[in-house]
Amino acid sequence: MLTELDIRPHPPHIPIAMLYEQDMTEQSEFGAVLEACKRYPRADTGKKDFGYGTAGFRMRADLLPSVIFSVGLLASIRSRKCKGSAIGVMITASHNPAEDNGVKIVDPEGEMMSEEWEWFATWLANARDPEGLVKSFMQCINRLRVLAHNPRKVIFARDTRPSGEALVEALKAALVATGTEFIDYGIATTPQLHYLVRATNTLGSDREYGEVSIEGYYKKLSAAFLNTMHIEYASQSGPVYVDCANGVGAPQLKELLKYLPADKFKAIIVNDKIDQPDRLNNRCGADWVKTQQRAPEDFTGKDWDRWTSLDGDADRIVYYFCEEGGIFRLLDGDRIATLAADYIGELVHKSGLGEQIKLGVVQTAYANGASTKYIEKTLKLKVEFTPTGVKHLHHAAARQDIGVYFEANGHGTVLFSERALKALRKHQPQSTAQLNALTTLRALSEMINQTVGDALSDLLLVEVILSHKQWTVKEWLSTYSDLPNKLMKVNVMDRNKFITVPGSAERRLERPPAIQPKMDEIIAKYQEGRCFVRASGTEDAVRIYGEAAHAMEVEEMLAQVQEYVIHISGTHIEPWVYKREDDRIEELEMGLRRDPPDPLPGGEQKTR
Ligand code: 16G
Ligand code: MG
Repeated sequence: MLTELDIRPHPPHIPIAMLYEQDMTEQSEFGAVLEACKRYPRADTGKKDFGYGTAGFRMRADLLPSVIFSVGLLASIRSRKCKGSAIGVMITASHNPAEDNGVKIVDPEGEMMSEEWEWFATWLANARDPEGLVKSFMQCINRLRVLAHNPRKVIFARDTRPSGEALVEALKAALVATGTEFIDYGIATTPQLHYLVRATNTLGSDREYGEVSIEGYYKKLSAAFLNTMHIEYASQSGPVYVDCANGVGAPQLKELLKYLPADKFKAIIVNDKIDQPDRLNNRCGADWVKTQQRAPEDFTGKDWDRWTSLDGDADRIVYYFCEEGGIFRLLDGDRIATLAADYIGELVHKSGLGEQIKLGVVQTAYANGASTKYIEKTLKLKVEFTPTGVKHLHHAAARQDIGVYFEANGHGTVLFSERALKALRKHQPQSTAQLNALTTLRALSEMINQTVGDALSDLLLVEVILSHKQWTVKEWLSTYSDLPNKLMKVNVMDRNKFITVPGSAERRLERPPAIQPKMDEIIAKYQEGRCFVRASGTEDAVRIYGEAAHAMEVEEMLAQVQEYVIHISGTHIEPWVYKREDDRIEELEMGLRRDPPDPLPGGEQKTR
């Protein structure tokens, strides 16, 4: 019998309700949870706590069973809080190596779990023993003012990692113990699970999102694509090569292709070896390509061939190609954002809705300054900056009529507000040109995943836009030139000392107090110089990003900032950087870096 609870302080300051003695017999929910969780003891992580970060929990898979069990408990509570709406649980570690895994919770509209709940996820995951977990579980129900008897439903899926199957068992155990109805969607991409959550919860309403099945997802995307793709492009432009990182994107894209006739969409899948887990994200995939600034290892493209890479759970995509002489050119998230903003903005204007529907773009501090300038000066659109992490961008984009958001790492989408959708439905076109633009906009609003960045949906989007513009990758790249830039990681003892100015979207530091004035002084010496330092949200490190008009200046500027960061943080440094292939080789020779390195920012991260 539990009578007393150790209440730890917590940020949301939710009044603590009285907890009465609970029935702990096996028949009760708490009793069942107590019994079930004994099968998933917490792994010994020493003093290190588990933390629910921007990308959920992510770590070595063998540490995860107890964490997954606790996530099952929280998902059940969340569903009750949302009056029985389906909550999603995705088991994936995205672009991390095969031995890692992870888990994140998806809210009823298909968006990332509400931020205030992250604290509770962390709290539950860190319970030291079964009794502690049951106490925390009860407290969550009380603190979050959840009606324990409300209906509850969870749907889940996993990527292709071998550890996924056993982790699903831990999740199911928590769902069974809490009497939660569930559906296992097996192997799916992260965005497919987000789709399924929204489709489930909108079924029967006037906002039905689509058929509640993975087939429904393919049908929705392919129907919209076929309504708008220019058929000649597929035959003239040659195929698009898709590096699936040897992950879940491969089987799912193969399925999607069954819905897309080859004369309308020609894709050649590479890196589809999901039966060889060691190859997952290994020297291939979106993160590798973006952080290494080079093609995947088994790249076979001829000059100007159009290539793309997805990450391990297919929520990111980057494009690239080699121009004459084998020079590698990357078309990253910033490029997709500018392409989409340009094209959709133009369509809105052509449809005659320019006065009613405003388009805005959301970026993070990592966006290349040249892309921002292009959006503001050439496209004449508003850019908003948010802190790093998809949920921040997503929420900001959701406030626009049409919001285009992309992180430089290739995660992003285009959100159509209810207001914009209504205008698209109601508008009476005054000419054939208006009608065509309107029809395309309607199709795009169906084809673009509205819940989260989706590599498959973004792939179709880019192909449609290129087909309409009759562009090759060459024209796409020529829209603007990136400023030379560089990204560094500095391993500091205490990254928490580095605090950004609230509202500055991580572009300025408030603490340590002396650092920003010193950085301003350094940056002022360089033409188009920009540099910021921020603590990583996923690793014990700070990141330094810089850009300037000339590559040499970037080097000089960052060297000074780095020196100062080391000086004031008074700690060791393990610098490694990426930018161009010659940097990488030089650093390898100097013994400054390992190869491959840990993942870089602008991307989902490795074990925290
Ligand atoms: C997370 C974010 C990613 C962000 C990265 C930054 C999601 C799904 N993922 O993995 O968008 O770019 O963190 O990592 O939100 P950092 O804080 O270590 O630089
Ligand atoms: Mg991912």
